[in-house]
Amino acid sequence: MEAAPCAVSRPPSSGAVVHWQRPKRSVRVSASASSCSQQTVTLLDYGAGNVRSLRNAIRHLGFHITDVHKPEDIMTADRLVFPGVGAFGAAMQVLNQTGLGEALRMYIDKDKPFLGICLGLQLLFDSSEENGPVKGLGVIPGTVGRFDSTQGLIVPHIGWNALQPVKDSGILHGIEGHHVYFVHSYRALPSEDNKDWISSLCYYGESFVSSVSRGNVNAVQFHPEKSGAVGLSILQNFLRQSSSSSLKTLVPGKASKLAKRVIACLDVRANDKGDLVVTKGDQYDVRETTGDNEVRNLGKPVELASQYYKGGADEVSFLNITGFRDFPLGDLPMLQVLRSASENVFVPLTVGGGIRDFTDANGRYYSSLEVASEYFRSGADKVSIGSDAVFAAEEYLLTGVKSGKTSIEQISRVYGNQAVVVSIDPRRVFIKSPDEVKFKSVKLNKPGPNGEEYAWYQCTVKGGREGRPIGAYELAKAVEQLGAGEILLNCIDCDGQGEGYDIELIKLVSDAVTIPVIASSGAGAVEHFSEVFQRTNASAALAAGIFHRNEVPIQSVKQHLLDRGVEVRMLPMEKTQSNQPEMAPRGAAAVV
Ligand code: 1PR
Repeated sequence: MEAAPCAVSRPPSSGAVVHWQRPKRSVRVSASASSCSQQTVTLLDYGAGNVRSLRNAIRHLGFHITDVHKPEDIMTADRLVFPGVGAFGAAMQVLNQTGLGEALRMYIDKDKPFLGICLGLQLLFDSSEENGPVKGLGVIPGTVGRFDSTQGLIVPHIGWNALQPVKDSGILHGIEGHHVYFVHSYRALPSEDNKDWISSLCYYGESFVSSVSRGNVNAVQFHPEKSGAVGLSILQNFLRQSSSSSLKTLVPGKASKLAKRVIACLDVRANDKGDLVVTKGDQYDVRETTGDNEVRNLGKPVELASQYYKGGADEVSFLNITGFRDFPLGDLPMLQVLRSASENVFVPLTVGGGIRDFTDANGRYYSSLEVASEYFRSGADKVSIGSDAVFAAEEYLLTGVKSGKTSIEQISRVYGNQAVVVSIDPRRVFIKSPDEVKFKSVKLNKPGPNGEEYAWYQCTVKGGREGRPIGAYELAKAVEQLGAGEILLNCIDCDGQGEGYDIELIKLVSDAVTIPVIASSGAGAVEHFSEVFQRTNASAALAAGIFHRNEVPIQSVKQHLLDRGVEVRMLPMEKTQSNQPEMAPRGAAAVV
């Protein structure tokens, strides 16, 4: 359940039907390829959704990519990267049917340079319990199992966690004390039988295998291509392994556990001139209150995304806020924004807006899965579903039946739960007593306008334009059951107010689910970030206006959190030749 191959299509109720397609994006290696084979990397992409980010990272480091089309391409590779994505069983089916699995085993047996990423690590083990047991490649002893969420552990494990190196492995050179980005629900455990392989462990409820290394064979559970400068440095260490002198050396960090994330959000829409702009609402009203009531324009999406990445954002979210009325696949500029942003932003990108089944003017039907797939192909790591999730949850609560056809189910089945975020847009409704409504309410710290002591949070659709008969608590629990991997919890009342997050709402929802909750709406000062992490179970805090208006840099938010004892990912520094630390932007891997 990592993020799945778009070429793997599975009918809702039956087993997997797998079609291996040649990757569409094959990079032509020039006539001088053999002379620059040192600069060429072979990529085993069996049609996976978000391999674009890895391609971008490899190119960013100055390497060419040649794709595997047949098993022999593996055998002739000088350096092979295997970004396994998707469900374990579906991936093994592709590998077995195409002969790629056998070629992989032989390649690894010959101790040729190999880097497996995420599922590319898990597939090396004997088997996995994911929809199984399913046999793996059998290179490393052990079984891959799911994190145990029965005692409240939040699963998927999403975010920036610390590695504990257990042996010197070339590719992890110098990353001590830094966070790297994980997103997975299954993990391999260390044992007597596989201890020779393990190069680092990571702690999340238990110690699991975060990387393995033997000879030239390496694999990592995290995503180096999404781990900012640290991840690029790891990739570069692998790509340039032959010359140890070029290994990057970072100043050791202080990472010790899963960090709380700080996310920059870009609400995007076309303005009245038709240009795609970053806008920002005031309780979801994005029009200026003076002059021509124009859509507020706070900048260009790609530029701002890149700026926030360099400034230390742990993730960047794009919300196409008029997606509910425009067909997103018709919205080519938005897809172009994603493609361009993913060329330079090496942290996770989430995109939302308009993800639903759709029939266009010519009667052509598009499933929400097709819409999401296009977003993934364009560089998104996660998609965020708003209005459609509300309708899906209402239907599920009414019938008690999972139809298998909702956007949440369709997309999570193919791309994994961790790739599906549900964005909730609730509005506070004050009540005198909890008995007034059938929805879960909270007791307020500050009474409502008429002295009401309680409130429930009514979900809305279409960017807050329509209230629905379902509460945020009920919605969150329903979408978790339908397969959402994360919740983005907005609050219309707090949006753009700069007076702090709605702690009561965030506590209500983050205590109710065991998937990560991203707190959103209302950040206006660094203290609001520490408050939300100290008083609720939120895994991440998202903000927009405070960053767009340059009120507080992301690094100041993080420094404040660190000072308050909240672990966060800090930007790494690279050691100079004189061994003095310096800030990153020198050379590709140093650019954060
Ligand atoms: O319903 O699937 O098409 O998705 C539409 C998406 O667009 C939803 O995620 C919905 O939240 C978002 N959206 C729709 N209308 C608006 C609007 O502002 N008029 N933006 C909108 C929601 C909320 C946050 C905002 C935080 C932080 N924006 O994303 O960034 O409130 O702001 P702050 O830090 O400045 O307070 P669908």
